[in-house]
Formats: sequence, structure tokens, C-alpha cells
Amino acid sequence: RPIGVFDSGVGGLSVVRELCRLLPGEDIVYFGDVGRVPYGTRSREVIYRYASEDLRFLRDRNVKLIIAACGTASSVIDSALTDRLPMPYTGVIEPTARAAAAATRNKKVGIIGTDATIRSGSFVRALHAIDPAIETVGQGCALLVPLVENGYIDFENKVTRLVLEDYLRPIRESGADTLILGCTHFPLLAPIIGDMLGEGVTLIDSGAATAGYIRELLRQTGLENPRTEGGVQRYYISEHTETFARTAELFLGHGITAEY
Ligand code: DGN
Repeated sequence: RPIGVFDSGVGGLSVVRELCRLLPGEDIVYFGDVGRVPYGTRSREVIYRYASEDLRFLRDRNVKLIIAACGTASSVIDSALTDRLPMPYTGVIEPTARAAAAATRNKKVGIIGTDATIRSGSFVRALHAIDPAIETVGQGCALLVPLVENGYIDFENKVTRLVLEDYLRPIRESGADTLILGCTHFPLLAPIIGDMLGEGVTLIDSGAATAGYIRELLRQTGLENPRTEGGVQRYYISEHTETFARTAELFLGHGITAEY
């Protein structure tokens, strides 16, 4: 059976990319709610309702495991939603917090994400559950999502660097040695962010951290596919938009076709 991955739109493809890299034998079913993206600017109640519908979509596809790739959706999904699922569920928050807690030396961790993700306090709670002594500084970065989707990701991009200058200021001032990229879109900006913060700051990509966690989970539960290559990806979207194919290529490095 495939692994189910959902996101508010195309961004979750950054998680699919990491899963394909780490677990090339696994089949994946992806659902992107491109008709209702963005989630990151909406109220908790609306995000919760959308997330419950996304979970149901994947549950009905008989997947062996569900991953919420979206930082925003992961931040609001609670046990009331996931306890009823007949398969294991994980969002990106706990695996990413674990990787960040393991990486930080000075126990200061910065977090960037959508406004809804930062407002929810999800990463802070997960970090404190691991180590209450960790100090955190969070920054909502609403403008980064549209910048990435419009392809403003080249290393020298002046607009993106100017916007990041502002967003990264509190992170810099805090002295954090670790920064959580708590949104599906931010791995595409990792080269620029890394350049701006310098080598002293470790970037934690929520997609890569989650893929590593999934590999362990599959082993522990015996759910892994014995195949080591040849996994098939199937993509579903909630609306055919003009931009989907182009943006998907940005995230995956190759084109895909999605079913509606
Ligand atoms: N996928 C969302 C996230 O990771 O928070 C970003 C896109 C959005 O819904 N704003």
C-alpha cells in the first residue's frame, strides 16, 4: 500500500521529494488542496475543517500511513482528528522539533513558518516537550510563500533577499544556532537563507526531518515496502489551476501530471 501525503497545495512536493530520495521503493499518493491554498492566512477553525477533509480523502485511498506535509495543517491537527484513523499519522512538527533539539548547541532555536503556524505555537510546544530549557524565537513569513511560487528563488534574487533581511532580523538578534524551516516552501530558499545567516546556523528542513522519521517508523512497524526502488507516485489536486504544473516542477525538478 502507498504512503499518503497531503498539503494545502503544491508545497508538500518538497516532502515528496525527500521521501523519494530516502525511500525510493515506496509508492506515494499525494493530495494537494490547490483549490483552497493558502491555508497559512486562514483562521484555525477553517484550517481544521480543511485538514479533516484532506485526512478523509487519503484515508479513503487506503494508504498505509498519512503524512501532513503542510506546516500549517500539521499545527492544528489534533488527536481528536487522528485517533479515529485506521492507519498511523504524522505531521511535520514533532519530527522537525526532534531534529532541531538534537542539532542545537546553545539551546536557542528560531522558527519560521506561515503566520498561522507561528501563531499556533506548535513548534514551541514540541520543542519544550523534548527540552523545556530550549529558548525559541518565531517569525511568521507570509510573503515567502508567494515569492517561492512565483519562482523568486534564484540565489541572487534581490527581492527575496530584501524580504528575508527583515524576517531574519529577530532570528539573528536572538543568537539562535538552529533555524526550523517550518513551511513546505522554505527548503527552496535554504541556499539563500543559509548564505544570509552564515555557517554558524544549522537549517532544519521539515521535509527532510519528516522523511527520516518516516523511514524509522516504517521499519519499526514493519510497514516498509521490501522494494528498494521503482516506487510510483500518484498526484491528486482539488482544482486544475493554470500554475500547478509549473510550480510543481519548481518543487520536484521534473514535471508531473495530476488527477482531479
Ligand atoms: N503548505 C503551507 C505550509 O507548509 O505551511 C504553506 C502554504 C500555505 O498554505 N500558505
